[in-house]
Amino acid sequence: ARDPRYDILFEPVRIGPVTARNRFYQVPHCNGMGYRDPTALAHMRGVKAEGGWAVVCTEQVELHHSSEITPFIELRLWDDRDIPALARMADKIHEHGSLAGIELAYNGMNGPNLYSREVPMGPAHLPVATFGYDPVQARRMDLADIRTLRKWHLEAVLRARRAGFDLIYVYAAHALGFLHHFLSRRFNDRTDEYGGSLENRIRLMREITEETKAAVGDTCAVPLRISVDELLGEGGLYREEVEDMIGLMAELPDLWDVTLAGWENDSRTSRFAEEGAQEPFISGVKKLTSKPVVGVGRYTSPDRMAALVRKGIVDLIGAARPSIADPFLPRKVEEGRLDDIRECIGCNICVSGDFTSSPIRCTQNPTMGEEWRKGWHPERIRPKATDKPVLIVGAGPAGLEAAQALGKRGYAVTLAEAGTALGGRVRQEAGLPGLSAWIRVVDHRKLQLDQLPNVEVFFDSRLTAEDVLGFGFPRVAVATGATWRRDGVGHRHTRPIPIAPDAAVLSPSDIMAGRLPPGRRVAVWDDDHYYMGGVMAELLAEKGYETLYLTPASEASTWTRNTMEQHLIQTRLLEKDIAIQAFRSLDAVEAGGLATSCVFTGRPERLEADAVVLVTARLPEEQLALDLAARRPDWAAAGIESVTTIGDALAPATIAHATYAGRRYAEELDAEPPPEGTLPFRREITSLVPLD
Ligand code: FMN
Repeated sequence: ARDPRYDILFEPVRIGPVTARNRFYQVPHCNGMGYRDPTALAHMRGVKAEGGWAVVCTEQVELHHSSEITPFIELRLWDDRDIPALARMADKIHEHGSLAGIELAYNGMNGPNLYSREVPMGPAHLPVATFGYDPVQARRMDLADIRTLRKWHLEAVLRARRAGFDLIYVYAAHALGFLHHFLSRRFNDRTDEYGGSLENRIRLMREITEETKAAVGDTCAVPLRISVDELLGEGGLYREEVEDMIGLMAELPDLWDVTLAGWENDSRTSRFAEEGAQEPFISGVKKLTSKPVVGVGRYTSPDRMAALVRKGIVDLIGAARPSIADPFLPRKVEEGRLDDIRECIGCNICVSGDFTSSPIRCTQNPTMGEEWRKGWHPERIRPKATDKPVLIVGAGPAGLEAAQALGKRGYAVTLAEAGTALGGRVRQEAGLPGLSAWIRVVDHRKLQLDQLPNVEVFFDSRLTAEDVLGFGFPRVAVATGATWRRDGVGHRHTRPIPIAPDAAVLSPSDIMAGRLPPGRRVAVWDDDHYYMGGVMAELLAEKGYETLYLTPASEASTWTRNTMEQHLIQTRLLEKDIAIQAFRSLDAVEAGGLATSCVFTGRPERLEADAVVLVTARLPEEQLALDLAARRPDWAAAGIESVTTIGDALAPATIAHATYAGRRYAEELDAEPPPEGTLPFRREITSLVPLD
């Protein structure tokens, strides 16, 4: 039952003409599915509603074809033909008694219009400000353009209402749309009635809000999403200025949804921001308005949430990532099952779906994005189909997820771990600078295993093929993880590089095991390009080494652009006096130094270093899997039916891949394989229009 401390979170909140049944509010978030996978998306939102979020919003929805953000895959409301896809989502949300919100977006000078090939528009003649450096400019809107755009917005509002949405947003946040661009002096240099003074810069936002309100009357609520600070000082929107703007139209929208801009400041990873990091910025808003306020801050703690409401900082707890990691977070608070909450680790792998135009994924919640594609559910999994017990070897993220999911199916599971603790790579990595929140991957699964008497865990249990054959479990999953290589093989070098016998070469596995490089000057060669190279450099600099970071890429940890961390990582490395050398190839490790070359010209340069940490690639710990495969003829006699290698032990990848692999093993055990020639997931096919 619910702890009375959290009663406050379950009070209904009036938002204009509609009422949220509690204070849990899933703010807009994209998902890489959008117009390509509308049914998968509708189901994903439906599961959030089922999990108790009183308001479930779309991602930003392109309101007109003249402002689309290809290659990002968002929803579209370009014309009436887009209504059914959106209606399907609103219906799914309503099925579970929640309110459906839609965020209408006109990206303006934020999108190069690669698909529609229309000329982007904004307040000024300026280069398109997407996440890259598109060689496209937006043209300055004249007053007729502004009138036309208001008409388009209104048409989209009416379509959204027809699709069945209860909340229709005015989106002025994140520097991602035309309204923000008009608000900010950074983009708006106009001298007409839409530029200059505060009143003029908010004019369009006011007009759009008034027109939206008038169009929906008392059928829908109109929230306004605005960023209270761009973290650029007075060069961008800043808190005092935005508070004045809010003050000027305080009672106009039905709800204020307040965030930071840009998006990368709003959705900061746990490496760079704590839970509740936005509180200092948003805490002044409520005293400016009598309308409800929603704020975000990667909130996973119900105590923190209840305190936020009690302190009068917000009325509704906004969440994107916590609702991705645990679509059932509100229900779990309501039912007093706090130990079951799957807390977001703040890794932003969810964001990478967007940046790579692929369906959303989550490290903590491997069912995210698979609700319809695979029929997976974050809280339900079908009961076991046989009584055959399962042995899982390795308690890293893949093994742990497989064990808890199979345990919930009712199988007798034996989890054998070579070490003395659960977690594998996650336990090690969570000890590195900035990654402590990642231990939640382990903690959550441990709490689940504690509730499953049918799962037994053995530590110090380094099994050989002989042991496994001796046990005779009918099903065996090998989840033995991977180890960082020490031979230089990675993206650039597909064969080992020359390494002098007396050279000091370490890998991240060595560092995580507590070994430190000899000497004072250490180089980190990052040919992995995700977080590990940057984290290694950070750790070594903190330990007092003179640290050199080498990468063949143009920048540190370049793949973290997809988690919106790259600029923060590069800044942190530079602030720690780590020398960064980009476009550099490490070709050989010599005694006391490195043979390097420029990746373009090949011009060689020897660099002095007492030791090098090679962050390149990993090798699966596959000996057990190979030995078992070699003993295949003996399986039947031992009672073994299947041996399946999962996660990093099969092919090293992200932790999200590992939990997904564990889940997949558990979901597919004793399931009918898809008929020959069919795909292992559902997909939506575009229907062909008749040929003229
Ligand atoms: N905010 C928007 O206003 N529109 C979006 O389309 C949008 N897409 C997002 C996609 C992802 C994957 C994430 C994680 C966030 C997105 N956001 C978007 C920002 C969130 O609404 C939210 O403000 C931010 O993530 C901070 O909240 P959180 O800490 O609860 O995640």
